[in-house]
Amino acid sequence: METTTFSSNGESVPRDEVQDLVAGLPGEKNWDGSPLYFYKGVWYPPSAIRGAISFRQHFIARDTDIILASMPKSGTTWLKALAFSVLNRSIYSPTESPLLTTPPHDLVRFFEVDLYSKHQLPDLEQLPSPRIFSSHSHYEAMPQSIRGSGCKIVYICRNPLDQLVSAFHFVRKLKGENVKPLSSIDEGLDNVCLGIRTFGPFWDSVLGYWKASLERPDKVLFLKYEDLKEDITFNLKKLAEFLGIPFTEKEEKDGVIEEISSLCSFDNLRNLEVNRSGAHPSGTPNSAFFRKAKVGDWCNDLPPSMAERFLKIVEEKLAGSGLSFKVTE
Ligand code: PAP
Repeated sequence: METTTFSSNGESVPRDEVQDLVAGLPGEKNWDGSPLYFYKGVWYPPSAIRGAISFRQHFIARDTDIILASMPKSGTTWLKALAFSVLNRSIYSPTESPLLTTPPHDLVRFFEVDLYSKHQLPDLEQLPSPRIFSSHSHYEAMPQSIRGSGCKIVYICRNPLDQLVSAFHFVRKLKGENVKPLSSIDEGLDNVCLGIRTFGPFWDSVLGYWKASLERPDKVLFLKYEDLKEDITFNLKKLAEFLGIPFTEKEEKDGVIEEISSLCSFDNLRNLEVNRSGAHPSGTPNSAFFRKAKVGDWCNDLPPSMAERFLKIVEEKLAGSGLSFKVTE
């Protein structure tokens, strides 16, 4: 018996379509041995592949939507807190912010590992505008309805060495100490160097959004984790302007920018009870999203020869793009 369901754009879709699609996708192994699926140019982990397919097939963007995009471990949690605070500053003062009682990932929800992984067709129509979501998919893998609409995308990237090391610690936190140290993942590093990583290739993710930000600067904002660490005030102003709600002179005088940056700072968020306990709906402990937050911490886990090899490949891939990264403090 064929079972059908209906997508939010009205098309009827066989119910097991996603499962069939996943079964036919090219597969590979991540550096830790876990499986990855290649879909629309992105290596998805099992927790995201179904959601990624449904998201791409069914999401209907509104011109007022805001999408926060990133490779994992690039500052997503931080960006969610900052963007939510900027957007809702007329509703909540920093002392009443929902961030004090709700993890950033529950306030700005992921398409792939949350909304579309729980339900093939989540009801997002009920949400008031402006809606704010997040995604780890590449620009080219986004639904056409996002790329072709007036919605705004804020992408955050991080230098590839800290991003890799942060991902390693995240996996270790989830799987336990028996995950092999990064220095011993010889075969895994071959795949890392081929871009076969969770939501990789790294260079395709960053280049897609980088080029889009140059072509459509009013619709795509490209931020770097290291720049935010260096000057959060400047970057918060940039974010607010991009979102069409610049800080007023009065807000600046009243210290609103400083209040938001303090509320969203690593130390403040990490120490909140809500982020020290409990878990994300995907099962990940909330505390796993907070570790050291340092630029250049990669040198504690990546031997120089491995770092050099990986960095050289990234630099070759980014050559001519004008995009570069700061890898030390
Ligand atoms: P995600 O993509 O799985 O949501 P994401 O938030 O992008 O993860 O990355 C987590 C990193 O951001 C961690 O880096 P580390 O492993 O090098 O320490 C985490 O510590 C850091 N981080 C989390 N919150 C903040 C924050 N408020 N300010 C700065 N860095 C942060």
